[in-house]
Amino acid sequence: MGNRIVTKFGKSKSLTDEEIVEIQKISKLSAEEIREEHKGFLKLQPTGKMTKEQFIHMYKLLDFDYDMTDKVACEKAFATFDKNKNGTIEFDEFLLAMHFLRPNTIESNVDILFRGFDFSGDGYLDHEEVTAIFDGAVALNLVKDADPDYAEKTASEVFAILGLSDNSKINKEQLIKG
Ligand SMILES: [Ca+2]
Ligand SMILES: [Ca+2]
Repeated sequence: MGNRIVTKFGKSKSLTDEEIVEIQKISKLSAEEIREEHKGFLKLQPTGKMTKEQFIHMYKLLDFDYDMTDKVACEKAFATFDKNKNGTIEFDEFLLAMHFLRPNTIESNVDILFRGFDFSGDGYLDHEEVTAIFDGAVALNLVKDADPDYAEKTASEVFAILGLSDNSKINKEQLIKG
């Protein structure tokens, strides 16, 4: 399962080659860049874990277009990136959060979405996983004034645009075209 990989991060001070390969899949960084980012992360977080308060503080520092006075939105943003739900942000979750917000090409964004949100790890995005992507966008205030059912509705729209029913799955090529 997707969580198998995530949970082992943060247990040791240095990255194994295997961990670097996994991070390359979600980040498109070179091994050298990953080691550098990891060094920086450990400087900030010697324990290899970032608490919720630190995560929210970091968002403030980076000054994303994000309403930090909205406590509910903060909680949601944190929950979105705490993929293994252990209450802290580990290095791989941190990188995903950073890359989700950095401007990038469509193709690499799609790649990151796939690596980050294919929770079942089957190489396809199902309706639930696509909903989670839009939940993340709402949580990060990338979508203004979203309805409570925005994520689910938008996910259904994406499936409809691609000519798929809600209970089918999207592969990467379809998403890039869409
Ligand atoms: Ca975590
Ligand atoms: Ca999947």
